[in-house]
Amino acid sequence: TQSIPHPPNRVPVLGDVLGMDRKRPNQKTLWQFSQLGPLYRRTFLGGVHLTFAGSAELMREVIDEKTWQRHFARPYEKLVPIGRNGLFTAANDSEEWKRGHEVLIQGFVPAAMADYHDTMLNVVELTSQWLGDVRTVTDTTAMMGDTALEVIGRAGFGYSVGAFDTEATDRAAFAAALTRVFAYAQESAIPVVGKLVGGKRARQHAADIEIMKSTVFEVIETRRRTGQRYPDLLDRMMHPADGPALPDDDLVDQVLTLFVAGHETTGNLLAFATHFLARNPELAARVRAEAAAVSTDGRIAYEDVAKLEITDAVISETLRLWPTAPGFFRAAREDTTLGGYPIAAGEWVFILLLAVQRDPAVWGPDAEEFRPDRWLTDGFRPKPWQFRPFGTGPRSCIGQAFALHEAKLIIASLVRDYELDSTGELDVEENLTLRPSNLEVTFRRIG
Ligand code: MNH
Repeated sequence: TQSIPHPPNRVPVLGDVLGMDRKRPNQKTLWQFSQLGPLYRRTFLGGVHLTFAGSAELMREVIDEKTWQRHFARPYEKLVPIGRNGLFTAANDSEEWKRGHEVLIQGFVPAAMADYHDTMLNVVELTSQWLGDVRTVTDTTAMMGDTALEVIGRAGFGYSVGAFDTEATDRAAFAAALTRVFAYAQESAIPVVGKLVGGKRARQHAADIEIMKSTVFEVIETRRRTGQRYPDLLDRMMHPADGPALPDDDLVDQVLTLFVAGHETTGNLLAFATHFLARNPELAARVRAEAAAVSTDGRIAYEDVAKLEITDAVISETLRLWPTAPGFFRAAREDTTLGGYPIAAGEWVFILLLAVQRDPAVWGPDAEEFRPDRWLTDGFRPKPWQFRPFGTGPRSCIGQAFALHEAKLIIASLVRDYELDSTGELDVEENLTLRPSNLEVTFRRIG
């Protein structure tokens, strides 16, 4: 039988080690598909291999839950000490995952979103105050990261991370620890660099995780003692309407998991959307008009977020071209095939959304273009194997509705109140997520 294509210049003994890009592996893989077709494999010393898939037809095969399942791949292992038994890091079909899922899902129902809505609006307010009448933001990705961090802090466990606290000279201990924890987990996941991130930083990492855990613990204990209720996710987790409650240890794991899974992905989405709107003033004007139409006293009500159709299309188109979680891993449950090639039980592939969602067979010759009208005037409704920025199956993103509500509300509110101006080209950097680097945007308040 024929074997899966591999990159040119295979090195004796070492294998397909050439042509990898450690800084931008996903963008390199996207390019590699244009050379080798939508399925290729790198094989290394000892027969270890990595298989990459990047077309809608291949995604159609691997999202079949009967034959394939989520694979917990190496880049995620660094998140285990932070997330432990939390939803993201728990094993497929484990008791921890089942219990956690049952409880957490109750924090993501529409009634819960309605509870978090005012908190999200408060963060929009905070962001606007920080922007003032006019501000040139040199690192818009960092600013949007702070916005998303503040949202998950407050809506997650009623905790202000102090991201926009202009009084504080240092970020709050929790936020500082969180920033270091992310940087460490991401750097140490990269081969070679991982080896250098030892000793002192490993100890700092362990201490940082402790700071975060004890902060969350304290909030839980105070709530147990006072019996006070709050409109946030932790409250819903502590008082599930259905089934038994989670032990406090597990609650801590879940809260930290929500921070890890929900902060960068959403912040980067806000940054990409800001870039596209700043580069398309006419599109921004359409977003502004629909946002203004549903606003009362400068606020968009919970029910009205669903009416923001143009904003919705902007967010979808942004996630299509730049899925901030660039892909996901799938493992074969049994011997099967992929693209006609044999795959043995237990083997896994990385499905690169960054490529799948630009598949010209689905999106046409202008697949690489940012064109939200394909969702509006064209009325395109993607099939499940064509657009999956939140993953697939039981292990898909539990925070999808939260992230989309947050993104639409924040983008519509900011664009309603500010004119955006940006000149630089989009430059995308990578770690576990994709994000615009050096994104400079001038925000100018309207009226
Ligand atoms: Mn989220 C899993 C993308 C926002 C909480 N998320 C996933 C997966 C993808 C994903 C893809 C599946 C990963 C895999 O198959 O290995 N998530 C996103 C994107 C955004 C996002 C693109 C924003 C944009 N996620 C959020 C937010 C939260 C969150 C916000 C929480 C508030 N996500 C999770 C959790 C999981 C997850 C928890 C793990 C779910 C599980 O395994 O059961």
